[in-house]
Amino acid sequence: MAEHESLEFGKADFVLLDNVSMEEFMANLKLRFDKGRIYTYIGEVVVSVNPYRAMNIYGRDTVEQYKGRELYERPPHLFAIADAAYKAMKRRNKDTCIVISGESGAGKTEASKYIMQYIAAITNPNQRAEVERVKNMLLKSNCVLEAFGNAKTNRNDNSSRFGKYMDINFDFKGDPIGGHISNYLLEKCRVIFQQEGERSFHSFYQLLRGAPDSLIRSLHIQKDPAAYNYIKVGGQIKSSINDGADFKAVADAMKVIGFTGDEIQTVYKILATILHLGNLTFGVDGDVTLIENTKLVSILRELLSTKEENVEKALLYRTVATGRDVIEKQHTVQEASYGRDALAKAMYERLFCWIVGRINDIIEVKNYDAKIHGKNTVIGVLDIYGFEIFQNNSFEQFCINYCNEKLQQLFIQLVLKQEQEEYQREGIPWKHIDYFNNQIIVDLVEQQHKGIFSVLDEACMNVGKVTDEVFLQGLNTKLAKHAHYTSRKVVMVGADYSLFLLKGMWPEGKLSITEVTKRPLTAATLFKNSMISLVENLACKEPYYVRCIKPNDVKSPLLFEQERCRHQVEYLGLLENVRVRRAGFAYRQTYPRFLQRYKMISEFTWPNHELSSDKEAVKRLLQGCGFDHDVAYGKTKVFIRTPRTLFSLEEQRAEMVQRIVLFLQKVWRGTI
Ligand code: AD9
Ligand code: MG
Repeated sequence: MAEHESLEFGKADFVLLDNVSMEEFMANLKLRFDKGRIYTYIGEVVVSVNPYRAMNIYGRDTVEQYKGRELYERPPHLFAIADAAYKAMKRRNKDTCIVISGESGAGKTEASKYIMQYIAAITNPNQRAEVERVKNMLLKSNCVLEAFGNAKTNRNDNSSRFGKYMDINFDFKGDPIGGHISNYLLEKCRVIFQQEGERSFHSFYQLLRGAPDSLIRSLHIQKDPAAYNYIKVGGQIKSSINDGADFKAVADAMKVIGFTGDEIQTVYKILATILHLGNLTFGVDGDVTLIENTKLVSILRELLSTKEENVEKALLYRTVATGRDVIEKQHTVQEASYGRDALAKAMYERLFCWIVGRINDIIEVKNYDAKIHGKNTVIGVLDIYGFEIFQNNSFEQFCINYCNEKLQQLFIQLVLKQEQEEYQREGIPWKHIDYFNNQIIVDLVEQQHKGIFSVLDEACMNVGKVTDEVFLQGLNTKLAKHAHYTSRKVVMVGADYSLFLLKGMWPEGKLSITEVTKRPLTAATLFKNSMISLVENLACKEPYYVRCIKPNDVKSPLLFEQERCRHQVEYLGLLENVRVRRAGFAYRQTYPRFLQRYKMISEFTWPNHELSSDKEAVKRLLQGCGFDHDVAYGKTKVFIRTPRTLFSLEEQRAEMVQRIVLFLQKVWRGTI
């Protein structure tokens, strides 16, 4: 029997709180965390607190407990949400999505992996080989993406430094037949710089600590991360990560996914190239800028399979388009260093995008089953980088936090919208609940002409002359009157005006320079556009939410820092979420399905009813139990206001089932 409400474990759904106050909410959250109950519902939303310890709740036996069950039948769990999303997709032919949010280190990525594992575990009962292959690839792709897109930060040893949205496609049988990954803005500045206590992307350390000696030699690298300027800040950091073992796991995963041997070698070459690039230094001879360590130039030439002068040209000159002419201009030492770093960042970003693209080529739905039967539904899983504030916040942090605001906005719209629409459809009156609407924050960032992104774009029009001052000046004039804009507090990096673009680097491994004739869209605009299309994509699916909370900043399994948690509950709008849920109805079910589950608790409905409709039968059943006051009858569904009523129905049902079983046993033994 599920423990929905007990003194020992608190309330399994916040909707059951006696009073919806912050104090009661926090007390319940803490009690459950202390008792190892890391999941709690708000209706169909799962609130999850990071346990910071291995929990024995994700195994095969737990999967079996949740498979095909309704949400309230078992204690709160991620699996129940995954199952709900899966059922909606399978039974009602709906595209669904699971949106996982919370700040950095709150447990989003872990949650997304458990959700994928659950879906993999409950599908393909017939063990079709092709489906097994697809499932294996979807799971393995995580390992590769984490190696290249995650890093140790001060907040999280395995922090996602990119946003990830993965669609899993299902065929008419409900089995996974493919997928597609969209990635959002990799934090590429981490390639060249990390704050104290942090590391660059795992991939670099994995290569240095895990590559066999022959590979180390052929790449001309040393095993010690401290030998490389770009990663040495974090090079000595001891963490829970085993880079050597991970190197092998990632190499195996790449092979399983279908990367060729040549491709994997090219990936290593690019990583090594970036490490070497970071050690290049520039000097001057008269008025000529030159590269000081010529040996490195030959290594780069070899790794990139290009001519030596190409490397030098790429690093020491930039190509400028003036009117109809294209001229080459020599860099100063400072410009050359800036260009080198820009090149390293661009190479890594391109490598990452290429890896994602390659995985997509392999996992995308091929023209069989689904296309033949014309039915192809999708479950999307969104795992983004969590909200974060550092001592110095770069452009990337700004984008990460904007992305989190955008998702909060979606949560607000959908939670309200869905409720409202359902009540309208079913002819049930609805009372509006007030929310803090963060639309104003989103507007501040993305509005046409006067949003922060627009001002940044304008500042970037002046290629080469962009300074933080130009940008700040723009902000101060345009946003002075905005309620949520505080002058001087926004400190941004200027535009990336690198003229280096790596083109056609894969698979041939050639480095080339493209002349810039047209002004490209700025990173800010690209990111804004990708966020807008992500939100559009999510909004047309049936959403399920996981709201992750980080209990403390020291990764302790024991510590529940009240203030820290309270703050998260506040900005995630969880209390308002409970209020909306309570004002509405906690549970809804179609009449036939409701009867199917509870008909044994009423003499009017067991074993079959003789009333004019299922709706009438449900009415009689609920009146008979004395729950009529807590219920509304819609056109096709019954709505139950409080979960308590539902839990009570569950208990009565369990009792009846037990009685029936005992009765049958007696009949069987011949004692009746
Ligand atoms: V970030 O925004 O990518 O920086 P996430 O993704 O929210 O962040 P992540 O899932 O990576 O956080 O969790 C951080 C760490 O917490 C993990 O590496 C685990 O050590 C720990 N964690 C999180 N969830 C669980 C869990 N369900 N069980 C055990 C967990 N440990
Ligand atoms: Mg993550």
